[in-house]
Amino acid sequence: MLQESEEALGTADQDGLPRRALEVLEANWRGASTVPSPALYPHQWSWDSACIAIGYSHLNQERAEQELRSLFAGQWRNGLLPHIVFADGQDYFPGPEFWRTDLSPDAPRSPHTSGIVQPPVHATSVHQVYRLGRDRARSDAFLAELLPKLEAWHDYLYRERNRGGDGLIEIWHPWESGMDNSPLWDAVFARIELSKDEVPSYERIDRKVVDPAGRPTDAEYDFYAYLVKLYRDRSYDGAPIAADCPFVVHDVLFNSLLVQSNRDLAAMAAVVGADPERHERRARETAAAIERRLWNKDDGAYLDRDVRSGEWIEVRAGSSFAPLYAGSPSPERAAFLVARLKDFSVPVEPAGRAVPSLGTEDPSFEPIRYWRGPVWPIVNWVAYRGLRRSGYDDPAAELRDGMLELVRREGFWEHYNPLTGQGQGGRQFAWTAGLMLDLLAAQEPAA
Ligand code: 2M8
Repeated sequence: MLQESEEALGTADQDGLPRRALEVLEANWRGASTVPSPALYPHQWSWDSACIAIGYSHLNQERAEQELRSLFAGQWRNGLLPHIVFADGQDYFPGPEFWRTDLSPDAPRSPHTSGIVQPPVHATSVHQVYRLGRDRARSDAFLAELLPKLEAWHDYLYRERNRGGDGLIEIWHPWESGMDNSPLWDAVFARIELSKDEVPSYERIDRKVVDPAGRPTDAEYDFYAYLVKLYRDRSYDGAPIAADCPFVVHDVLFNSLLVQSNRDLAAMAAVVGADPERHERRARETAAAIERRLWNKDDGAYLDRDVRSGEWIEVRAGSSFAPLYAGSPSPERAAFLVARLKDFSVPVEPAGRAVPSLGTEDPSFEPIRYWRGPVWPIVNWVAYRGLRRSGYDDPAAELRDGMLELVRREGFWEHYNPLTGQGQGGRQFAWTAGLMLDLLAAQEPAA
């Protein structure tokens, strides 16, 4: 199958990259789903799995479908798609005993899950898996099974997280952004007065597994744990959380991914003869709200907003280019953004560029510490697709070449140092492998 895969990707000359990516995915496969990285993240993560399925969509229909099915097995009765589906008996903080999602009548009794969400890239993933499936009968059955679950997931977001009613969806925890300790959240945390007795006791495991210099600080974990306790104390009931949660953010990346997922959902609804209009309308509304409420014309950038304070979050993150992926900017705005992206990105020798998670000139920039500077594959994949959809194929190719070069040289790491290119964080990282398979598939065949 491997040789066949390399041919399918047209990349047999890529230093065996497809094979190496598949080896990582195989090593992290746990029978029904894939762990992001064996020691650091021994459960199933929501947006990681969506990206892993995107990678598998080119090569292994069965695995791609199974990955997504397993994730949706953790979906709640109210549609919430949890950010972690737990495996039994694995060391990770916070595990099921900390989340206590059994306090919610909506959470499944089995499998155990967390009680928050992650960026909604799932409909895009399911759609790609459906489109590329070779066994069409199987693909049809998969679509029929997943479509109502995806609709319930989006309905949850538009029902529970749409405070203003204009389609801009809010997140309630930094983990919901997927960018845990990004400087995006510093100002939000600075506003929250946290006394020691509000922080539940907990023990971190991550620092025993990877270099602590690349992890969030204890002060950040205090906030993470405090917020989980706040949900737990409200039995994961949306209304009191919406009323009391001090962390409420309109995030650019989350909403941009949602726009495209709505479009994918509309396309899938049309395939089965259902009405796509609800999803098309949501795509339009959320795209319009991004342009109206997250474009800061003074900064010439898309910025997150702190919903509680009403203030802009004045941090230019690598994720701030995501509206290109959503296709929401006007051609003029897109051209402006593309020029900015060029300056923001870093060179990867011998040829290519990469988007760091934070601008290297930013006073908060740290090349090693997690979401405060390193190059993340997901951020680059979003920027790559955004450039492609906006017609900027050359800068897109530069990003693709840069990412593939980092992986070729260093292997499949969680993230990469934007100054040296060194692989960092968790090793043998599954969504890095998945997204690279997708970028490889997007390579033009050799002339
Ligand atoms: C990181 O987040 C988890 C919490 O969800 C953690 O630090 O323990 C983030 O990079 C997140 O985006 C990712 O999905 C997860 C698993 O790779 O790790």
